Amino acid sequence: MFNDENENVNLLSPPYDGVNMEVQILGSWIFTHGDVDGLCAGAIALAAYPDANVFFTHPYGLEGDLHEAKDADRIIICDIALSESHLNGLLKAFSKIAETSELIYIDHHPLPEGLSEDEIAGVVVHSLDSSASELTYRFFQSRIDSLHARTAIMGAIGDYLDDTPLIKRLLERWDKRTLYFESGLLIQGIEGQKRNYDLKRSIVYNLANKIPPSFDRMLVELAIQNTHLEEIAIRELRDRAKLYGNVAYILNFPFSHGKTATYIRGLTGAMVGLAGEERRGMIDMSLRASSQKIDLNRILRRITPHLGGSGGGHPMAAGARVPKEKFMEFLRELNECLRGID
Ligand SMILES: [Mn+2]
Repeated sequence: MFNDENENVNLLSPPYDGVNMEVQILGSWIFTHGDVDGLCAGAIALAAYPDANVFFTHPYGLEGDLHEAKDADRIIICDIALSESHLNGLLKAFSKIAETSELIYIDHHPLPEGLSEDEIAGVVVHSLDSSASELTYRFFQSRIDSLHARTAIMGAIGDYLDDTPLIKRLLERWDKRTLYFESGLLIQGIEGQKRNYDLKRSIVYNLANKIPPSFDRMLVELAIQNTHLEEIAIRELRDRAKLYGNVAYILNFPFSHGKTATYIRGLTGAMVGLAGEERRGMIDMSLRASSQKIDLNRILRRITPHLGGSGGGHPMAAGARVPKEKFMEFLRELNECLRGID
């Protein structure tokens, strides 16, 4: 239900900024996530349908956004988890759209518990093992230039999913050092640019046109600035991370939650790193695990609801929110679930 980057949770996207709905409503629409995997998946879909409109959304905004696009001829959704809390509405919206339009749903987040792929209307491309970019590349491969193998690789790196059989095979045809440089620019460049949809849309158009990130001077500049901020954050985090059992955590540290969680896990050697912030009485957080033996998605889905919160995501990278006064209890239960895993 949560995307990897938990900061999207409260994001109310204005997805139709500057677009005249009256004239844009027909044709193909691409809805994608604003992280690197989402940008690359969206770019591959755009390469397959170059006239498509591209919009950025997130699990909590998808239902409303689909309503706006209900008259489109074709809707392609990439890298957006199906939110448990919106599931009924989403499934209905999917069915309604699939009656009159082509609907393609491409994603790699775990499906809500109890839901199987064939209960989702439209064409469903779903796998937990690959990035959305890889899945989108595989699906549209016959329609796009083979250079887009590179776009798929960059998206996969963005989601730490570059060790899959296909991505490894594709990487052999490139110099991987150059591709890691390009994807590094993309990853570092969009850091902190959550709602900068103009920047993100231009990145998607460039990628769809096979223009690598290094050709965008503004992106390069942002990447360098963010990397310097990250270096300052790393130095501060060494002294500020707290340990509770096997969990390293920090609250209200003004830096990317995902990266902060990764760093405090690494700096302390803890099994799980957690970075969160207080927002309207809740603690919103990102968590990162150190081992494939830990399934954060399963653990968080199990322990958060009875604390009055919610949580989930990928096995090693997930998000959660719990009421502020339940946070220590949450840490206790999380540790309980980590017991016995080495
Ligand atoms: Mn993804």
